[in-house]
Amino acid sequence: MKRILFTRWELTRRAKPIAAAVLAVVFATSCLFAQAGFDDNRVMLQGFYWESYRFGHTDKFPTMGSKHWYEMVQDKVPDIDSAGFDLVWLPPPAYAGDLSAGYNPKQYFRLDNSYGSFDQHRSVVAALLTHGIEPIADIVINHRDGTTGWADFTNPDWGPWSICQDDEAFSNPDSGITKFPVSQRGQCEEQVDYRPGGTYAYPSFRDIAHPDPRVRADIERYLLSLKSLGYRGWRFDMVHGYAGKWIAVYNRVTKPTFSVGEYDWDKHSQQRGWIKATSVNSDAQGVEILRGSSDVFDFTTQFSLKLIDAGNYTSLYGFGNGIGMVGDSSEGLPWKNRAVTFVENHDTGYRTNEDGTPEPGHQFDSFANNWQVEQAYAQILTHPGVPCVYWKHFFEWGPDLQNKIKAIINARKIADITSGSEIDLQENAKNLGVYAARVVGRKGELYVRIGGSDQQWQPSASGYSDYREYAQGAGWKVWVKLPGNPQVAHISAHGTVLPVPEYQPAGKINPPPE
Ligand SMILES: [Ca+2]
Ligand SMILES: [Ca+2]
Repeated sequence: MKRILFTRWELTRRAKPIAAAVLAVVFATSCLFAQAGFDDNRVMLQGFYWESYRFGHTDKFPTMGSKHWYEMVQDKVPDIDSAGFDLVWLPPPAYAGDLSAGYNPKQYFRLDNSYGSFDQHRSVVAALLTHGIEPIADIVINHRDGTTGWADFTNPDWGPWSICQDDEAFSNPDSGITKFPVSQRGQCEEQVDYRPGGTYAYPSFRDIAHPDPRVRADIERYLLSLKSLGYRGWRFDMVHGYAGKWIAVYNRVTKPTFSVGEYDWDKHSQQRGWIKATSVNSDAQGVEILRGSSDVFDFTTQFSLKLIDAGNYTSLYGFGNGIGMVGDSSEGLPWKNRAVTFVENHDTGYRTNEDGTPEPGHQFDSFANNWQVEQAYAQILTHPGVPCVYWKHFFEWGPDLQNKIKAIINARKIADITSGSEIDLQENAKNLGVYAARVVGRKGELYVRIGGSDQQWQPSASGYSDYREYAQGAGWKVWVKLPGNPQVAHISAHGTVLPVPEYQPAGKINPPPE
């Protein structure tokens, strides 16, 4: 979603590392109730950016070429495969008008959109599957847009009964629905224990009533039709807008291999509460709750990484366990297993209006195309959590950055770092003003230094030996230690072909019981 930008003061405030109250010691081995994503060794690519919907619309954007975005992604599938990406987050799949980024969904049951035709959509999803890569759909179900007005919902057809009773539409005469009986309006904004004041109401579009079983059944049809198109996981938009328990319902019914939510960016402790609320293991205790939960985007890591821009590396230690949700060990739980880290996304950094001018507050990228963005990737791609690389950084910021990102992903995969890997921060480096960590993978150990040079820190400074240099750039380096100290190894493309399912239109699907 398009969001209001933070002031400088807010950024400073947000950048403070989150207190890690208790040391994480929980490494349960049971996988009986595992939801995909725990000890996850996958790496994600965000397969679009804000302006992507404009490609192929030559009438309005003649300089952006005649290919639609889905075609452009399809052209890159072999490169995405060989770089080691396992998940590709594609933009919102539902029709949202003839020219839209998709965050105002109009017709959930219609899967052509500004990014391409239905056939182009199906084709890029199938191409990813054929290369063993899992397509992730961007699910915008906090709110919905009318077909031509405020609330004329078609395909599926919903009445004002589907709109939360306190939505702005019921108080604005322009909507045409102010006389709809109060008693028949959607009963929403249910209280949740993790968010004081109830769930968020979005002023731009109609907040929809998840407590209504008719709404849920159609959302389930939508998700199941996306699964039949070939999507395997979900990125849920604006999840502070409805109760986390509905995520649990949708995930139980649709069984994604991956699930992540975009929760209110600066509400770190609420994010933890939301994670728990999304668990399909609602009767479980402790770490078993998290095993059934959805991931959340780790905005706290992104805010903290911005300190790199000022050359402040010691802040990356946090309170001794690192930054963000990844470094959070509250309640003794391994929250890093539920963190999706990133450096930039379609809502952050440089972004333009349709006339090409920068949007207000979007004049600059969060990390410049130099040592700043390199060092940010050196952090997220070596650390626990599921890292997500931004399309623009990988495909549009030049071959040097692309090669460096590939080299770090290679190191991560060769050592087999997962979302739950143990990190061991190097105090001797901190004393010299740089950041260094040992990360324990399932096949080897990875060492990373951010800031400074080998004179400040290299693994031998902490007594490590028999390692190889895997990646390096402006003020950072990555090493890997493997049993037997072999030569530098390289990952290969995915060998496994994932099945392309038979497509089923949403209107013909009967969702299973919740
Ligand atoms: Ca609204
Ligand atoms: Ca809402």
